[in-house]
Amino acid sequence: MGVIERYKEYLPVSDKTPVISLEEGDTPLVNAEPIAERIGKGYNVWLKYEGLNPTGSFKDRGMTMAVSKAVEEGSKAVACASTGNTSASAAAFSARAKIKCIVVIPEGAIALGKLAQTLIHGAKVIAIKGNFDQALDIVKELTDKYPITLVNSINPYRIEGQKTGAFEICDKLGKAPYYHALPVGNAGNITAYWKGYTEYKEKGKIDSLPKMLGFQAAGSAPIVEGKVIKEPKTLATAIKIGNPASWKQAEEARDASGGMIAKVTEEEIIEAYKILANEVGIFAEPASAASVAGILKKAGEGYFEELKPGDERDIVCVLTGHGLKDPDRAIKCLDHPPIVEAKLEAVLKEAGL
Ligand code: AN7
Repeated sequence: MGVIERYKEYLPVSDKTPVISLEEGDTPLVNAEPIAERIGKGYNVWLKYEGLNPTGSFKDRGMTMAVSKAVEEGSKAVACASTGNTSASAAAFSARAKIKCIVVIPEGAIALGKLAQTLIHGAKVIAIKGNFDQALDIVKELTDKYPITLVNSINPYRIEGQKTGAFEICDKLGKAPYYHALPVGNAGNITAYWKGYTEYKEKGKIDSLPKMLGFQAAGSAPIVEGKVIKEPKTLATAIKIGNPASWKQAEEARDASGGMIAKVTEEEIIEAYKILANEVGIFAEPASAASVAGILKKAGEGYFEELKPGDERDIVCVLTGHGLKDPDRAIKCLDHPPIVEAKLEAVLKEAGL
């Protein structure tokens, strides 16, 4: 069962909505001792592993809604700008809905796996000599002028679908976490999670709301810097965004929850990326590791207060995309395997046995 069917009472759908689903959502909330140990002070750390969605990222939650509503409204085509995951998801759901999908991407800035997905699902992919923010401007104009539905997260149905991530976390924990950490790019997801938590509280499903902790890459941190970044830079290409569409909503989520939006360096992202893979056993893409990098950094700065013995607090980090999306990055930050003679002795020697 996909997220529309599971949470339809919380979503703007009716019996007439044609549900285009790939059985997205219901992703694991994995306990992460190695991260919790580094935080210390009695905190539990959970990882919402969104890389296990059908196209390997959280975007599927929003895309099932956006594409279902587009089809309900009679649309024959959708379009998006993307740093990669939105386009992979839009392409897959459009294929399933048998509608056209147009994708505008920044040239040379999309991880290989995401590009492969978008192409194999049959989207019309156009690369521009520019960045994500310019691609988004073009797609906004395109969808204003032609009968094509925009499926970036400024489409409100995207946010509606993505808020189901918050519902799942609360359903699993039996309450909201104390802190909710996630990477921030275009700021749709922080907006969506905050909406989800807020609605669950209004409906009496939870008593308290989490503090929202958003993390941007240091070279692409417009919200932290308080200004548009004309040429955003980061190896975490998913969040290489200089002018987030949901900027205001992200600030509202931060302020209303008593949380923060801060930045993490490339080194901190890679360190968290390796800890996740090496010690937790989860391969998440670099942008996802920014959430873990963020809480580790804040722990180092003494942000998390010491809890009284017996007290417990939950920190949830969203791992937004699968590590296999960006195989080049994993290979680049590790030593290449040695090549030896095809003999047992040579392998034993290299293995240190
Ligand atoms: C893995 O695909 O913007 O703050 O065009 O792929 O909601 O934008 C991707 C964003 C975090 C940031 N982690 O989420 C796109 C795109 C991963 C992502 C984000 C993205 P938002």
